[in-house]
Amino acid sequence: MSEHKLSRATLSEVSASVKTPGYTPQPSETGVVHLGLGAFHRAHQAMVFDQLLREGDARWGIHGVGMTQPGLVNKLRAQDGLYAVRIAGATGVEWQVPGALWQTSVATTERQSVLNAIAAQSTRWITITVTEKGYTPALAQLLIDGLRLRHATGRAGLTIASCDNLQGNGHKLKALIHATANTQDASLMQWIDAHCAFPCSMVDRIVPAATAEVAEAAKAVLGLEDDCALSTETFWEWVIEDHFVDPSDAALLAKCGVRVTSQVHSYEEAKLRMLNGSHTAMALMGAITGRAHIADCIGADHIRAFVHQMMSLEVAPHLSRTDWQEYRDALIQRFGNPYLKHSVHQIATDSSQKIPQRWPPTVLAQMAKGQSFERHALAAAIFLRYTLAIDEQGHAYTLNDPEAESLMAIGQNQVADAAGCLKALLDRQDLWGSELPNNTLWAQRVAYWHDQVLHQGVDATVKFAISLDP
Ligand code: CS2
Repeated sequence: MSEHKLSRATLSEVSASVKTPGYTPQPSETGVVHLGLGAFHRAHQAMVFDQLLREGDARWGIHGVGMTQPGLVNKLRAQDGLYAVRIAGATGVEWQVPGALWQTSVATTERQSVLNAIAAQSTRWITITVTEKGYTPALAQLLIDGLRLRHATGRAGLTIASCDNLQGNGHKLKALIHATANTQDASLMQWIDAHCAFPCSMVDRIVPAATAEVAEAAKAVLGLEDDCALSTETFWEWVIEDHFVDPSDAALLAKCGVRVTSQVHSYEEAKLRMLNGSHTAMALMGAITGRAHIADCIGADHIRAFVHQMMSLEVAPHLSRTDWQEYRDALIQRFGNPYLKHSVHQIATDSSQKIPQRWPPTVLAQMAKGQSFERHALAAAIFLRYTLAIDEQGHAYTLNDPEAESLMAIGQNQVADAAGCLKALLDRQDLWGSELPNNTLWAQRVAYWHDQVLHQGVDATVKFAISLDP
């Protein structure tokens, strides 16, 4: 069957309507080590690097590292790193096979090959998408060990770009590396500080986890089996701080549509609070009401109105990005993209790690101005309801979260002891930061909405919330 699978050998059979790479991979000359080979990287940065490779700049081939699971890496290896991406937007649908993935490794079982890749002469960049919960000493140790090998061989420093949904992600990564290094690493740390760059960056493209539907559609279009096909939207954005080991990378990336700027902060905060903040609110609502996808949520008038209000009335007043109205309207349209079967449970995954970046900064900023934070208080109440792990139709669902156990322990008594559960949830600084847990007004408003949610249900409560004055 393998001759019917997408691979370098069968690439020439792919229908001419699909854009395929016109360049030859050079697996021993990869220029980028990417940590976290999920769907997002493959449909975002790998496509930017593909564009550079198409233009004849051979320095952007990727050594992709799966952090734990060998499954996807094995599938990609069987296809020589090739996979199709369906790109759907208002202007239609197109398919592309990016060819930038030249090498793969699994960090847990092939650690040495990751270290060798970091140390390799041809490597110029490390990019990272390991999700919010991936910023652990283990990640830092992998980087430290790779950079130690690189330093020992006298090679140049690297641009190391964290691309996860964290505010100031480059600073966080660098701080984590410093916190993990031990005293014997002092001279290595000096070298890292002097020769490596940690630009902050904001990345944006909605890339749902692969589904059987996309694999079927890919097979129909390619005429070949593709076990790694992905679906995404036309829109993509990559904003990165102008802070590179090789300053000439700025112009190259800018030519591909990457925004290189000294002002990443304003893009990060807008994206985290507008897009990701409303994503989390919708995902939790969808999980409780039995709506499977984000498009189903935004397609419901009251949820769309809620998201519109959440963004306009509570988030936007604190953004330094001034084009927020266009940004908001574009987001609402993107959420409705019918091709993106973006599962609410996928977005609700790791909510405990996501909420801190997405909601509390807005709540605190609204409080400081004496303004309403009702929509965020309702979202927090919906999060507590979500920890019951059973939807309004009585179907159980799984909390996929490093804090699942502690959250469900809090949530399970919420009908009998709402006040106790609210206190236990809202006291948690890991979720809400250091200020909100002591705020009685916040506690009162979340309690008010939680009572509504338990007794009226999510839909009725959201409908009521959108009828309130700002
Ligand atoms: C989502 C993001 O899963 C989630 O938490 O909010 O993955 C979102 O789709 C991306 O950040 C969009 O760029």
